[in-house]
Amino acid sequence: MKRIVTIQDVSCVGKCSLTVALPIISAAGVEAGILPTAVLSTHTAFDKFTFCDLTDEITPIADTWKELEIDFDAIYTGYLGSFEQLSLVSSFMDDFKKDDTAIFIDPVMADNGVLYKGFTQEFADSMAELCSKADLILPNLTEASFMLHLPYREDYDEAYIKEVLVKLTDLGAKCAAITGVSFSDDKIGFYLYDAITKEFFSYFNEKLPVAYHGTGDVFASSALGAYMRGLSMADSLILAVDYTLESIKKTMEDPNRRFYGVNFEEALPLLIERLAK
Ligand code: PXL
Repeated sequence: MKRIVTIQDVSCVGKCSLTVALPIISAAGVEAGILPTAVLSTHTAFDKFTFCDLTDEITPIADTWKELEIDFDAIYTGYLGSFEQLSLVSSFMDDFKKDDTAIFIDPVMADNGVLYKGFTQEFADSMAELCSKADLILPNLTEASFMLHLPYREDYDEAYIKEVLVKLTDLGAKCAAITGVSFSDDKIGFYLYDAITKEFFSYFNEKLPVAYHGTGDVFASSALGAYMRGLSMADSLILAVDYTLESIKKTMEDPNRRFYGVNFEEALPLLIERLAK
């Protein structure tokens, strides 16, 4: 069984970051180690939340793993909260990357043209530097725009997305996939560029007239789980689109749905069944 480590916060309630990554990666049949960067009562889209920074724990935990010769088949980062954390995570990648370790970076910091609370352009610049270490980066178009200093565009075409993807891989990542790409009212998916083979690949499925928090974390976690189970990069991202869509459908069907995240738990059968094939 493959073992990964995911580095992001624990939002105790909120259906995001580690409370999403752990169950999804486990359900995919992959052992999930965690390196929690902070503990929050909820994610930051709530009106109030506590925040306990765990930056000081990163080095002692990593050093102890090193001594115990614990290693990982993949390193997957999500929400990171400070420049110091970016720098420690960068060193962690240098220390733990073996020839076949996959590095997935989801540069969580913005959506719909705006940065999340607490993030700045300077942080996006540092995140862009970290992205040079990745096998795959998974920004949405807002995050890509901030990292590349491009104006955020709601109207775009395929040529523009391809141009942005090439610029993203120029940051140093082997592959980049822009998530939440939509060229029509009824379809949404991803656009992938592999800078090694110079190939583009895209996939779209149904676009529903809703927007829920946490879908990016569901997408990245399921993509990593699938990739660790041996699917190609493109097939892993296809499964992530279909699983995220199923999670959104389950949320829409639930009259008691939470405002803060999606019912990814009820969509797990789709992920498990597709991985069993
Ligand atoms: O879903 C991304 C995410 C993760 N962690 C925290 C967040 C967010 C998005 O807002 O606030 C703490």
